[in-house]
Amino acid sequence: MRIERVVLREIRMPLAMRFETSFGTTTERRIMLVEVKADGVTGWGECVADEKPYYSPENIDTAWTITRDFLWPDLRGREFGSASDVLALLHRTRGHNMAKASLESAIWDAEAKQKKVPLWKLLGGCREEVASGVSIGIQPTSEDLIAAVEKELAAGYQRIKIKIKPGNDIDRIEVLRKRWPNIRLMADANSAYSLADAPLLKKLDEFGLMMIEQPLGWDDIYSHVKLQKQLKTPICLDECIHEYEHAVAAIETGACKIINMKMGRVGGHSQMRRIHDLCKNSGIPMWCGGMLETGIGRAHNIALSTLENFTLPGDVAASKRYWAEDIVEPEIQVTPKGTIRVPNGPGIGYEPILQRIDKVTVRSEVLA
Ligand code: OSB
Ligand code: MG
Repeated sequence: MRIERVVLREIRMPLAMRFETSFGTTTERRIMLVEVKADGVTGWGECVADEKPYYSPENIDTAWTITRDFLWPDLRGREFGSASDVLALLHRTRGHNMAKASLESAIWDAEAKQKKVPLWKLLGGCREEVASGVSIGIQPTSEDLIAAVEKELAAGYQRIKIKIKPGNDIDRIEVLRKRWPNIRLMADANSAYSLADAPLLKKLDEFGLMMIEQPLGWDDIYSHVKLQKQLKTPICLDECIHEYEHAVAAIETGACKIINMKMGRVGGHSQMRRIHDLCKNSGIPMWCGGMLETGIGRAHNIALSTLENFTLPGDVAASKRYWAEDIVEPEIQVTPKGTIRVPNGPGIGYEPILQRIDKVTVRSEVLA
């Protein structure tokens, strides 16, 4: 393969819901889309870096300049065998995994389209339907939270994740458990606590949560080892696992019992697969996280969720939870039993709607 040119676009889209986490509130997203032209086909990727560097050190603007000034120059004119070779070509640039992933995943889509196979099959997936859960932002009151959970359960979602932060945690979970003693329930702290909060976090053990996601420092695996020793509730790491070696360290030290996979966080589909295989061989269940993606990023998430070890419902929900109008067709839909049927068209299997993308584009740049 050889990439002829890359188009970067920044789109702006209002979120259909207000989404509050321990690190801030999102009402509108600025998103970098990556379009690659290779050997007569077009591949699409989406950068999950946010406008603010609060989830991880990258943001949309670093992703844009790193892609243009460092990643693209290392790919330009290069002949390579397949998308699985791309990350190695970008090795001189340290970190910037979200930028790398958006380019690399677009090339995976292009390769699948060239071979006329669905991306999920090219990745080695084995499932025609993936289980869908929701991530519910911090709500102003317990009543608001109950109403939000009620709505998502009625829509069929298989598990409920709520965001928590200090002062907005145990009480909220207790309220939900009283109301729904048996639903699959979990909480995501996005690094809002420290080890000094262990006594408080231990109270979570009463509520039979599936897991607590990323309670401690975003880059601090070792403190999670100490915390997991004190908790019955399984810890799931998200932010901490941004390299393959972090997954090795977390598993070998017992920092977590479950891993959340975000392809953007780890630098693309190839790294996603390496970590997937490691977790599978180590008995660590996984699920696919979300980053409030448009249909393009979500389509990649659906494809990767078909791999064997994604045994838990992911944060891969329907388009309409996020957007008044998504930018792909068909829009992503969830069945009444909380699943997404995996598309069988070539590549990501959902078609970007160029007209709609043009309407929300605020800047673009062609790299050739
Ligand atoms: O920690 O999983 C997270 C959204 C933005 C940043 C971080 C996270 C999230 C979510 C939303 O939980 C998941 C979704 O896309 O529905
Ligand atoms: Mg998370």
